[in-house]
Amino acid sequence: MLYLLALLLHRLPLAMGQYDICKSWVTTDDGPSWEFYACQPKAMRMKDYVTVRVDPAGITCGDPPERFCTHENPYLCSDECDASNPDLAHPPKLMFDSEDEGLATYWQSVTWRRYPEPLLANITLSWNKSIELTDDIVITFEYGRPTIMMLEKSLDNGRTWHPYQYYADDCMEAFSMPARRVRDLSTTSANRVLCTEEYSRWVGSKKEKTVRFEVRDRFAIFAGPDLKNMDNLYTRLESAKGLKDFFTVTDLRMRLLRPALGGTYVQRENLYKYFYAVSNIEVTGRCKCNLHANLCTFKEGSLQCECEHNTTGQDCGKCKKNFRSRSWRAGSYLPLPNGSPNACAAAGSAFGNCECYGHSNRCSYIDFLNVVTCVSCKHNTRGQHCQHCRLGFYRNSSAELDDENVCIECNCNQIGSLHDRCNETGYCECKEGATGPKCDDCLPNYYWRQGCFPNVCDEELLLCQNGGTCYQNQRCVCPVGFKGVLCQQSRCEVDKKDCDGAPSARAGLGTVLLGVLVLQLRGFVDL
Ligand SMILES: *[C@@H]1O[C@H](CO)[C@@H](O)[C@H](O)[C@H]1NC(C)=O
Ligand SMILES: *[C@@H]1O[C@H](CO)[C@@H](O)[C@H](O)[C@H]1NC(C)=O
Ligand SMILES: *[C@@H]1O[C@H](CO)[C@@H](O)[C@H](O)[C@H]1NC(C)=O
Ligand SMILES: *[C@@H]1O[C@H](CO)[C@@H](O)[C@H](O)[C@H]1NC(C)=O
Ligand SMILES: *[C@@H]1O[C@H](CO)[C@@H](O)[C@H](O)[C@H]1NC(C)=O
Ligand SMILES: [Ca+2]
Repeated sequence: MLYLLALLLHRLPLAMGQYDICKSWVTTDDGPSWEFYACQPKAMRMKDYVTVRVDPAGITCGDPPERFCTHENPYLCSDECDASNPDLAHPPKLMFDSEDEGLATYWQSVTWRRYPEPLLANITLSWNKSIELTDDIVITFEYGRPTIMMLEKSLDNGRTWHPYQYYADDCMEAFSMPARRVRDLSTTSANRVLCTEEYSRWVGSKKEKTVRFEVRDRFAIFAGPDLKNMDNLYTRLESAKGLKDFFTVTDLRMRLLRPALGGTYVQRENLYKYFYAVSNIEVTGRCKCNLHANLCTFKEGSLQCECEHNTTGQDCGKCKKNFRSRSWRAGSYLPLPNGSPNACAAAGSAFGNCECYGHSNRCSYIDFLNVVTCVSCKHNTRGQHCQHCRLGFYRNSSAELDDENVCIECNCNQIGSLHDRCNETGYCECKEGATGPKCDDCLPNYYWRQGCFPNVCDEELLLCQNGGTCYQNQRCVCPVGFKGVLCQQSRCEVDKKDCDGAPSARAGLGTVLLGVLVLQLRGFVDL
């Protein structure tokens, strides 16, 4: 019986649960072999793998010890927060522990004793791994929910942040946004960022403690109220632009902007009842493995997909070495119900012996040459195996042949270079007088003006004579009475009327000869 069951499970791997299995050993007419399927890891409690950071410094209560009150009992301020006493401390880690029955443990901020300066706190959760949310984010506040807060997300390990949802007791006043509910969104607006008033109003601190980011309600737009029609959701995730990314995060940030007020205005005489206290942050999701892994493990402090289908990387986002005969692709939920693995293929297996180093998905047989060649090489490559760089590009010496960055644009200066091609180290061929790898500089004794031109004058050999000054190496600005390229010529030699007995006499033939000599020395004048 057990044997039969095992056999059944082997034969029907996909009946167990959608996209649970990456491969299965099957027997075909040609003998046993592996069959591959699109697969994804199970959803997990992501708070177990998170790194938390609370800002600004000093926002956590208890240093120095502080008393606080509650909205129920505003004048009985007997509670104390003391960071140095484990029983009275409220460090950030208490947002992620598992609550024992009854007693909530929580992170708590300092009180709003600096009112009217706003009481601001950021709670940043980082996974160093892309996560796909599969259920609501639920944040539990003790002593009342914030009257204004914002949820932000990052998709690139905290380099850039985007608003995810706004929360306020009055959305118009706090964010100039109309209040909306996720339940009212439609198929075309399922990834809209909105402001909700559902989780910010005062309803008595004990009654409603949670603030949600509603993932299920958004899924339900496609999959129906009980998420029964997951096939429809998967189809939409695959096809609707940006929808999958909307549910993907590497980091989340709660920006707490104003604490609970107990249903009234801020009472300045008792600021000790205003603070934030978070007992739990529940984030349910799965590692994003691009449908190439069904396991995700915690290794060296980070989550990591156990990649199948000859893929590799933290998210199985590329093909393993020697498995790059075609470009990497994510696995697909389609076609329903089992999807496609889109596995990476070993070099040489795609089409006879045609390796394209991952720059092309297609090979073509050229009859009269009797060769198989890659078609439409991407990433600026060319050649039978996409093994060369296109003209105007050169080989990136720190990249392997199958790297997307293998070819770098030459970027030759259009004016300074002879053409837009370069040698293997990226050097362009320069016109006379130009230099530098890209030919955008001039050799010494040349100046740049839509290209490089030899200096007419300078401060060394081509000195302007007779008190003339050299203007940007392009010409001498001569004093009255002198002319010529280097002001070497007295006007009175040309026109006797100009003579006024000035020093011009001294700047006679000698200077002219010197100027010509210099020009000749430098090869500019052929005598
Ligand atoms: C919270 O983070 C935002 C950026 O997301 C930043 O502009 C703000 O200054 C931070 N606030 C605090 C109190 O650190
Ligand atoms: C993030 O994950 C990558 C890949 O697993 C790892 O190399 C890196 O050290 C991690 N960074 C941090 C800050 O944990
Ligand atoms: C990955 O490569 C191994 C070794 O060549 C091979 O046995 C296996 O079938 C490949 N898997 C896929 C999904 O192509
Ligand atoms: C060369 O390739 C390496 C490895 O992929 C990449 O990090 C680098 O950015 C590339 N250089 C340029 C100039 O594109
Ligand atoms: C490319 O040209 C530069 C400048 O002429 C030269 O220094 C370099 O050696 C050349 N590189 C190769 C690989 O020929
Ligand atoms: Ca807790």
